[in-house]
Amino acid sequence: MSRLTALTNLNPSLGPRHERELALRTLAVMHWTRFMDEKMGKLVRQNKGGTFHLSMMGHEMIGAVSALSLIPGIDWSYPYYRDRSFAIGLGCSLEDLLAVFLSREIPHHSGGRMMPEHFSHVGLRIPCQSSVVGSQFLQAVGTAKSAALRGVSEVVYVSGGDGSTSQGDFHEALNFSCVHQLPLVFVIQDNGWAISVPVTDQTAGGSIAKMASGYEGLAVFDIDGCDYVETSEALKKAVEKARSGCGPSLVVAKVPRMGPHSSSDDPKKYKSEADFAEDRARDPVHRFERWLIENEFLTETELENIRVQRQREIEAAADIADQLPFPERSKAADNVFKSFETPPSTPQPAGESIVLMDAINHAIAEEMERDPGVVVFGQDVAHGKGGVFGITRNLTERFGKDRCFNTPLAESTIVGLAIGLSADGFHKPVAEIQFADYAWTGMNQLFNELSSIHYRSNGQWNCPVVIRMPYGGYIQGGPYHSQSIEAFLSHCPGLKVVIPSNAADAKRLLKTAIHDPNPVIFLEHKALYRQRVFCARPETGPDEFLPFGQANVVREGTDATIVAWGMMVVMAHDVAEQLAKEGISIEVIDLRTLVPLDFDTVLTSIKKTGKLLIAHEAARNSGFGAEIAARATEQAFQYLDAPIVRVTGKDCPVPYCKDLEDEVLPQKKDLELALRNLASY
Ligand SMILES: Cc1ncc(C[n+]2csc(CCOP(=O)(O)OP(=O)(O)O)c2C)c(N)n1
Repeated sequence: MSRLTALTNLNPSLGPRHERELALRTLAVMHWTRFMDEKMGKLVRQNKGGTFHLSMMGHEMIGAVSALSLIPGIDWSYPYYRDRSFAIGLGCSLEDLLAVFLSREIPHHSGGRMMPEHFSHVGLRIPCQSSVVGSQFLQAVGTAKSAALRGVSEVVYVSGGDGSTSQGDFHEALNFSCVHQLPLVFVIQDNGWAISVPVTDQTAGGSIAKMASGYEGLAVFDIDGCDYVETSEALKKAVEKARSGCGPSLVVAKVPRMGPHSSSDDPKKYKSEADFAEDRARDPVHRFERWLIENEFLTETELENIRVQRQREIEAAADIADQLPFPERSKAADNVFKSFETPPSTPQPAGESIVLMDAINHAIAEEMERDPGVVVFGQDVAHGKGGVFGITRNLTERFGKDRCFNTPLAESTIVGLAIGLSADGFHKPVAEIQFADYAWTGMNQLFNELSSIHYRSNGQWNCPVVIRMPYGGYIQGGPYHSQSIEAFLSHCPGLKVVIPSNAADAKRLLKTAIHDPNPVIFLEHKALYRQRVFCARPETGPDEFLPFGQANVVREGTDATIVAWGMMVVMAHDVAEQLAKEGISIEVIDLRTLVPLDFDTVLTSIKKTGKLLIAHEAARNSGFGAEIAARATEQAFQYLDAPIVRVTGKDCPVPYCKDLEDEVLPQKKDLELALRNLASY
């Protein structure tokens, strides 16, 4: 079979004319990509442009063919940083891509916040990409799950390099997409190197296709990514499989990396002359040009004219990009959060007294009732079990298995899935991490991805995601079921952090969280789930919401202020009631949300009492108490009549044995002693 016949056979419904157009379009995308690289390289050398250049040389064909296999604006894509030919092929403008290289202000990509080649385009459905190798895979899975849940035939494309397949996220993504038979096309652009690490040091056996072939339901294509026919055929099959609801595919495309890893890298330090010669011999642009001539799609003269034309287009685009302004300095910290108005709250007559766990369950159920986009997932959350604490019990029975489902035991999957699901503007993931102690295996998706998507895309994308995490000690959970991680979370710009101490707050705050277009971490104290004293409250109504950033003065007092959250509010209130009997008047403040923080309420109280104690069960060193103390020193120094005091957990993991746990976590007696001393200072 001649090459030409093979190509025409790719799609028998299309005639040779269409095939020629497609081939020439592919060539155009490859040329633009190649000539843009040459232009960028020149600008770096002349010190006229950006400082960082990622060369695509060698990767042009796989990206171009992939893009031209999709439907722009319908399908979704998560292209990695060496996939500029994909971005161009899908429709990103040449001026925009050059403007990003020159870190200029443009609506797409990042407006100067990200290094070049981190693609983001709302209209083309390219969600905002990060620099973290491999974290795109699980987000793509989330978007594919969204397409499956919405019942639409949208395909999701995600690419990565060979090095990215060593990341656990890659395997979690293959696993989840096979379990759920999602419409995904994974493309690995295997250039044999991850910076200087050859595939022999990277992948057991050296074959990514073999490594992945054990995932049931995954179609695997091991191809030469410089061969037009092979590449087109593989992509066509993979996209068709996804679009027809038959599940995911993995295309492993062997390509040369003809340039350095980046402009900061010198491949001569680790590649031999023979390696360079082999790369040059595989050049997909040169090979495709020859193929087009051999198959009479083009003459030599036509090819030469096309090359000159494409080069001119790149020069013109670079001139336009260079005219664009740099982003304004005054906007450097804009778009960390998307603006949000809490829905109007309509109080209803007090309902029956409920505990915290019921409040959370009811808040979720009411919001699922109201909004078909609310979906609940996590480990064990489905059906009658409803999570290890039973918080989501029977939501599956009530709303169906698409609205409340179990995930594999993989926290990165849970957070990545939430990010990808929320990209469609329809879904509102309310995910559960079984214990805050296990958030760490999902922390990359949480800290590096979820928190900053709005900022990185300069406000183009946002993640309306709620992540619920049971946290805290006093239940003899040992070091791995007792952690209080609020200080870590509040240190990460872009996350809101909520910690309710009673059922009425929990219900209203969670409902607000579900409406919020930003990521919200909702920390639920395990020891308070069923506690009646202090925590049980009359049920609030379905239209009652509590705005974030409003601390609650739980108890008024004049002798000292205690600032607390979660379990410490309950203890502080109890101790304050005891001390009141002796005439010591303590004001108790429940922060309710750490981010945003209502420091005004704390300030007002300090002005009244002149004394401040901060209580938290997390370890003292760099705890959130240090933040409150620092702000008090900055803003209320002149009102303080005594040194600021902290009562906290010890700088020690939380041990299992009750006596040891009591020793490490703050107790009521510790609060009482500290308050007595402070009041009498
Ligand atoms: C999680 C993570 N670790 C390390 C890096 C630094 N880094 C950036 S690119 C890269 C190599 C990636 O190689 P590969 O996936 O094969 O893609 P290629 O660059 O070869 O196209 C490394 C180590 C990173 N960005 N992210």
